[in-house]
Amino acid sequence: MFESIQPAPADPILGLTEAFKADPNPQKINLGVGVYQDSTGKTPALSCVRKAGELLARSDAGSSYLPIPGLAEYTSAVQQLAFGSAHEVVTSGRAFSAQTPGGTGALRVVGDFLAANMPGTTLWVTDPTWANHANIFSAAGVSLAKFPYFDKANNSLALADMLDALQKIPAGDAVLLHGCCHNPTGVDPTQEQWEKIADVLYAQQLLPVLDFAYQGFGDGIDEDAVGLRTVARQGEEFILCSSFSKNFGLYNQRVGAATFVATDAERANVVGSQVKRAIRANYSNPPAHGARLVAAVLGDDDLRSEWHTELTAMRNRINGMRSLLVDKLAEKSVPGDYSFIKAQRGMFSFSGLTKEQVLALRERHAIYIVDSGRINVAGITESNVDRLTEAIADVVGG
Ligand code: PLP
Ligand code: TYF
Repeated sequence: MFESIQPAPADPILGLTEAFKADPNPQKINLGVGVYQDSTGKTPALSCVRKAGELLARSDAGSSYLPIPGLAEYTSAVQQLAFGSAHEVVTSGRAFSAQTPGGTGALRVVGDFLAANMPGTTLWVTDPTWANHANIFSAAGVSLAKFPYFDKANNSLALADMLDALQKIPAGDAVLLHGCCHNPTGVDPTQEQWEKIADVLYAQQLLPVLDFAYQGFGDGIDEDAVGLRTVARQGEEFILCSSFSKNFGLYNQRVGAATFVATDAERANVVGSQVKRAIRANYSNPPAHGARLVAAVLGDDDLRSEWHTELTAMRNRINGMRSLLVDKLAEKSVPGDYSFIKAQRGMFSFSGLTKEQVLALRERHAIYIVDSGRINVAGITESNVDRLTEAIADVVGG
């Protein structure tokens, strides 16, 4: 039966980790997959999460299935964290949230929901975007199209081209934006730019879908929510996909949420019934442990404040490494102005290195970055930055 099956290509990002692991060079550096690493190159569990785990271990939360949309205390905490507890979206009850297996699970639930309930909707994504967006939505049967986002020449947001393109999208289509810390470019709109984007989205009757996987990695928990809070206008509908893989270090627990914001609570219930139907046909109901951990941290003043401290330390380390990288590149007289790397936000930096330079880094120096030139800044440390910048000098110099 399986004789005719052809091998699938490896994931362009996760496949890099396999190649990295197989590389015998003891000096190898992994700047590929977006996983936070500390100054020693490790990805330890957060202390607040470990403490929450100890609390959970001492209580019996039960082993039965969770409800289809997951734990209520978790989904309510997700909404409050994203919008702020006093936000109209939260207090009005016009948002329906479902706990999902990671941010990927949230995106897939949205894809299934669109395909079943709004057939014919095209999802417009930023050019470039996270490679998995296309996989997820096409697997759900949603067609995709791109709009301009990144101005390569200036390493900045291509705002005018973007607004122009959004104005031409047919009413009823959906537009996927990154809530903050755009993957892969690290370039986000300012609040003013978000206002302009939201004006066009709603004037054109488009459905915003916000992918929010890095809250707290850019400038802060509330600062990073400016985009979605700007899009969250009175009476307007949109969808939010949250992930706690990065900001709680819960990569392998699969903790996310899909939030559907409708015009009123009654509509939210109807939408919610279709979301639950999509989930039933997919994974039935979500896994419990990761969401219990997040709810326990966010629901306890001490643990929550410890989380803020730990998240701030991760953010500061990444931003510190941005500066160090730029300084070291200048110190080694690498041709080109790399100062834009300091202005980028989140885990990633779009370095501008060409595919050939990326391959040369891999082959000549055992340094692994994504083919697009995207660097995981969190993989840079005080101990590997000299080797990294010398290697970049080598490949850029020819
Ligand atoms: N969206 C973006 C932009 C991401 O970079 C990621 C990273 O993994 C995700 C969604 C998915 O997150 P998760 O690991 O929670 O599925
Ligand atoms: O972009 C990244 O590196 C992260 C992790 O198929 C990731 O978002 C990468 C690829 C993938 C799943 C997760």
